[in-house]
Amino acid sequence: MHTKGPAPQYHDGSGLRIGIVHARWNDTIIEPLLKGTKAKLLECGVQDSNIVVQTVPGAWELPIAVQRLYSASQVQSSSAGSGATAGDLLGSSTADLTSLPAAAATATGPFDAIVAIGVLIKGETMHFEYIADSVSQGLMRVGLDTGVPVVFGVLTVLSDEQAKARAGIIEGSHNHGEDWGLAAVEMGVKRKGWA
Ligand code: DLZ
Repeated sequence: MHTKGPAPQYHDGSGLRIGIVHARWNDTIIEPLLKGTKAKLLECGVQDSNIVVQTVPGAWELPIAVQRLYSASQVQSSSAGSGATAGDLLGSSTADLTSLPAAAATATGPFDAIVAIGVLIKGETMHFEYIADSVSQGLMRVGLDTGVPVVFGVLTVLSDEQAKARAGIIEGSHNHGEDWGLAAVEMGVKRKGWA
């Protein structure tokens, strides 16, 4: 029985392109969350080739990476056939297609949803508070500014134990990445309907 979180809904994701940007801090927790997210995307019918994964150093970098990933995929798709080549995720934001991100260079269209994954574990200083607050506000802003659903896959926890319990690592615990995958498909499908 699913006791926490939304009752799962399965939508047809076969026509969707989904981006995932994850931080590399706390990678032992990130890894199962990423796996859980991808597993649900695939289960909903999203093609593996339509799932683009990029990484950033820490959660702080998630908002700008999500914003650039989405914008670059839009620019590229509106310039289809222009012969764009790969570059860095956070490469130039100009119309110079040779420096567009690798993800966008292979784009067949803009992303329908982007999942931002990070794990913030409270330490002894105020870092946690500043980063958690800014990242959540930043990700919300990117979603509202661009109109692309940004799934909030950021754990803000007080201990390693709490993080493990939300990544499905502890026996019997639920992997929140699965919820994020389902949310991305549901929101991607709904967004198409709202467009
Ligand atoms: C600096 C920092 C700290 C203290 N903790 C975390 C964390 O728990 N999770 C995370 O994703 N990133 C952390 N970072 C790194 C910042 O997010 C960021 O990458 C750096 O401050 C560089 O801008």
